[in-house]
Amino acid sequence: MTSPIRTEREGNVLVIVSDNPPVNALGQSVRAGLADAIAQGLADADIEAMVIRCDGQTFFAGADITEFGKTPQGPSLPAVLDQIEASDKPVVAAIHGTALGGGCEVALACHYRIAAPTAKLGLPEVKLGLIPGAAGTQRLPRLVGAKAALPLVALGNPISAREALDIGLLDQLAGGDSLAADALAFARSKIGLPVPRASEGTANHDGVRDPAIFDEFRAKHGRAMRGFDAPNAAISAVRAAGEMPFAEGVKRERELFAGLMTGTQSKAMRHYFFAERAAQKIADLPANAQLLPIAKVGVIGAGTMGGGIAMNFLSAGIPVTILEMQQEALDRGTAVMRRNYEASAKRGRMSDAQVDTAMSLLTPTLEYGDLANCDLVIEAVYENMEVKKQVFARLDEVTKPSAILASNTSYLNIDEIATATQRPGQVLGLHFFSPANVMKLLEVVRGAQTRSDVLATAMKLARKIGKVAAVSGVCPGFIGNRMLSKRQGQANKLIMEGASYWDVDDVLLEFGFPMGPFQMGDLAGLDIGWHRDPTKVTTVREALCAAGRFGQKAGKGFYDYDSARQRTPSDEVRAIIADFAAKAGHAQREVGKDEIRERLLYPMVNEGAMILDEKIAQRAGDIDVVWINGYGWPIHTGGPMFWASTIGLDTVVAGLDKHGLPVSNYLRERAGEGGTFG
Ligand code: T1G
Repeated sequence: MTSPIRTEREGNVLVIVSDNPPVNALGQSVRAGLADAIAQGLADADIEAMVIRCDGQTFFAGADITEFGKTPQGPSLPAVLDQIEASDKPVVAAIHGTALGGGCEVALACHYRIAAPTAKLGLPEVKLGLIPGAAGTQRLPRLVGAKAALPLVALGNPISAREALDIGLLDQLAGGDSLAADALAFARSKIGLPVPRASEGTANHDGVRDPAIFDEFRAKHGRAMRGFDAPNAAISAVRAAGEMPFAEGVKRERELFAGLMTGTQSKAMRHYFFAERAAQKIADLPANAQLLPIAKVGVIGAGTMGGGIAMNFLSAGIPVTILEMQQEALDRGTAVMRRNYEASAKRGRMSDAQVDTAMSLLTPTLEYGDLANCDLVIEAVYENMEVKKQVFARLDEVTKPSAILASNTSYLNIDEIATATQRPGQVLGLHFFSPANVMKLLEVVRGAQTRSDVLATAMKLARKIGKVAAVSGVCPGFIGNRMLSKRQGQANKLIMEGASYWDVDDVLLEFGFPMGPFQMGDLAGLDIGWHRDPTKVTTVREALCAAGRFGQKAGKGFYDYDSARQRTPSDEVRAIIADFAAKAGHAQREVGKDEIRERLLYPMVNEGAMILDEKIAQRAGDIDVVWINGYGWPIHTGGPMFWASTIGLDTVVAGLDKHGLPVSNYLRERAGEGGTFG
């Protein structure tokens, strides 16, 4: 098999090129090829400098994640990097695309680094539950200092080439399309000079001289790192770079790396990495499914959802015509969209010019006729089947024959909605999650008659607007809300049996969710959908609304909130719940947190198993993708289905049986086989 590494002689410079699509992952053959090429350059007396670069879309994007967990095959990446750095002939990294993880570590082992202006560099290993494992945590701080190194290593977000140049990670920016030539010239300019080695750098002493760097970082990012092992290990590794010699620091890094690699968090996060990508693939879709052009989008409804949906397309440069029934609602909706953009600009996430560009692509209207040229129309109107069917019938009349018609419904039957049109093959669900311009998840709901090209177009469009998509079949609540209803049902039962509502919230918080169901209700507003009649009280929520406890916006809901929106359990709410329980004849008892956790989460796993059995979801990983991106399931457990497999499906079944909760045949069979969800 030919090596993915080749060498080209450019006078007295040896150019080492990797061609290992799609991302030049540093698999065994790449590592071996690099080692051989460096040895060739060192042995050749006519070679006085070397350049390492990559063909294709990017410089090395990291170790080959598919090799993780398998028997390592030499040469190891650390060994190859040490060989590069030990060279007395200057070695220059010529970077384009995304130099990530091991790729960034290759660049750090080179003596110099030059990059295309559009390149990005980063150490995203923490997003896989790891830390850099090829001396990146030791070389980077020595090159750029602990303060600049910490966010790169512990948060894992890449930086631009300009930022990399500013902190000293890059030596030069190449011209727009002259990276190869500029790298050659740069290499030649360093011939005869002593080679600088990152491992010998002294910038890391800033962390030793000012340990506050680490305290400040933890104070600022502690919340985001809550429950994650890798970021804390990353901080320890960067700290070691300032406290011990390079060789010892590398040993420390390797200990931390090995511990993470074999831990459940990294296995879970590596599972998620591939699950997110697998979810884009639709098993029975022909690989060559033709994509339909989406040059113009229509959105029906300029409320919270409609406005948020429209922003996704505007931000991606796709013109949107947004329709409302009343001018006042239309004006309010477009004003909210501009305010949201301006808030992003204030946070530095976009420029004022980008705000104006996005808003310039928006066409507000009260006329259905203005949707005539849209290639896709998404309705985000009131969740009522008759209303939606009327809208679809009207869209069927006014839009061009090729237009795709999508519903943002969160649970209604797409097949029934499609009957209101003459084009059921072009009808599907695009279920956005609120706030639609922020939440990553998009449930693409495939109707019985949805055409393959329509589905493929929707999946491609999801990526274009920055969403993580997963395909769902038609059932009430699709994947996410169907499973959520089981958790909510148990939460409501638990508090009727005597469990305190703050324990229910705390169990999910401790598990790693951003908040629990009662906190969520307070945040969203308990009065959403309330009939506004305080004399009509049939549920706990109606009782709270009747008492003016609308949630955070009222300063009180399930909890009392102080000016900083810190929550305190309420005696009034406890009394309301106890009163409801007494009237319903529920005996009260102490309910422990273990029981609460099992009754909240296991029924979700059972519902997920049924969703798989009914082929509503293509694969278990898709369910994990839905829950991590749509509901904040902690990524370091891999999602509900991966987590269930980790703790054992037999454990889940035993728990459901213990609490007298339903167990689907599919789940019981998989557990009986000692299996997992795969
Ligand atoms: N290893 C193996 N396969 C990879 C891969 C990797 N590092 N990165 C991507 N792929 C596959 C991916 O599964 C998909 O496969 C295809 O390439 C295209 O990916 C030693 C230990 C580079 C920004 O974490 O962030 O280095 O689905 O759809 O949108 O210290 O891929 O086509 O079969 O994502 O253009 C650190 C992970 C590894 C980078 C490109 N590196 N990759 O995005 O394409 S650990 C990372 C990405 C490490 C060292 C440590 C992105 C990308 P398929 P894609 P993209």
